[in-house]
Amino acid sequence: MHKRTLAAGLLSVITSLMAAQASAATLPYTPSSSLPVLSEGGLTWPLKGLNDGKGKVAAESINGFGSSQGTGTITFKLDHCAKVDSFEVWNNINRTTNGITNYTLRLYGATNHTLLKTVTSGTLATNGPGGADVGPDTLQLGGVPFVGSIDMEITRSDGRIEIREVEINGSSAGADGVCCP
Ligand SMILES: [Ca+2]
Ligand SMILES: [Ca+2]
Repeated sequence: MHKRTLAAGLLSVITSLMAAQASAATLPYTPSSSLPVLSEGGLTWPLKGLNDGKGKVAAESINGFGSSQGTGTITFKLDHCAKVDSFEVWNNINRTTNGITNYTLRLYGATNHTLLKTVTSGTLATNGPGGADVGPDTLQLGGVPFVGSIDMEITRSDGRIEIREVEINGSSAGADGVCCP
C-alpha cells in the first residue's frame, strides 16, 4: 500500500515537472515607468508598444515605446511568478538613429520583492546594416527562479530611448503560483 502511494506521489511529481517543462515560453508581463512618452507629429509611442508585436503597424515609426529621455527605468511585472531564462530587446522604433545602448536588469522575487540578480548588458546596436531592423539582442539570465518583476534601468542611449519590443523568456507554473516558495 505504502509503495503504491509512493509510486503515485512520484508519478505526480514527474507529471508536474513535465508540465513545468512544457510551459517554457515567452512570459506575459505588464510594463510601467515614470519616463515621459515620446510624442511627435500627432503620434505617440506608449509603453504598450513593448509587448504588442514586432511587426510595423503602418508607418515604420509605429509599434514600440519611445521617450524623450535617454536614461530611465522600466518595470516589467510578470503576470505569473516564473523561472526566467533570458531577456530579449528589439531596439529602435524607426530603424535609423536613436535607441538604447546599455542597460542593467534587476530581477526581484515574486513574494517579497527580494533582489535576486543584477545583470548588465553589453553595448547594443541601435540600427542594422543600411538602416535595417535591429535585434533581438539577448541577455542570458541563467534560469533565475521565483521572479515576480524585473527593473530595466537604461543607462545610456543613442539620443533617446526607443524600443520596438521586449520578450522575457522562461517557464511559469501558471496562475496557481505553484513555482513560488
Ligand atoms: Ca512592439
Ligand atoms: Ca529610431
